[in-house]
Amino acid sequence: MKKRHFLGALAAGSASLPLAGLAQPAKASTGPVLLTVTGRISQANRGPLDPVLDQMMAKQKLAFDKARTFDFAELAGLPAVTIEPTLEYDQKRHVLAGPLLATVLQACGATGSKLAMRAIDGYAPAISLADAQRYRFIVATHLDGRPMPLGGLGPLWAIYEADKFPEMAAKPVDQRFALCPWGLYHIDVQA
Ligand SMILES: Nc1nc2c(c(=O)[nH]1)N[C@H]1C(S)=C(S)[C@@H](COP(=O)(O)O)O[C@H]1N2
Ligand SMILES: [Mo]
Repeated sequence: MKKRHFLGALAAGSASLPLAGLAQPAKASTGPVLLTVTGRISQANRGPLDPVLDQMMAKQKLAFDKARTFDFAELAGLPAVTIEPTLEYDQKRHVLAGPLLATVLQACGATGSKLAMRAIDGYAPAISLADAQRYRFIVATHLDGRPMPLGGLGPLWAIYEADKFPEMAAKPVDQRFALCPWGLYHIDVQA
């Protein structure tokens, strides 16, 4: 394809390579934002915390001068992976699907080594980027083929397949998911 046609296709929003989208300047989300990524990112698509409109984030003491946001369609549009961890709530294996956390961070142009995650109920575990990659954390959008409700475990759940890692599988199932916030809505990328 000639360069001018390629650029034209991008401008028309018809680029068909999913990964090509990662390098594009971030557009503002159009649907309700489910995830806001702040801190050390280069691909911002919104400005600073708004003390008037960002009430929950302000109450949870977030502060940022720019952020990358994702609505459900944006997350569902990233390449997805499927995992099948045994969950502690019923001790059964369930299918969870969504993009790798590393893929989401890549879309943000994240450069850092620590991730401070935050859930709607204020639960806020931190993990290293290295562990997020090693344990292949995903930002799950689907549980057993269905989106997850706010009020349940969703809409987003940062989770990994504990069963696959001997040091995790050795723990009782109710001790494997302390670093897995359900109701995830914010990630701060730190040095
Ligand atoms: N949003 C949120 N995610 C969470 C928690 C929580 O309190 N809130 N607890 C964590 C801990 S410590 C464990 S062991 C598991 C199960 O906790 P839960 O019973 O509170 O879901 O989820 C993890 N994820
Ligand atoms: Mo826990």
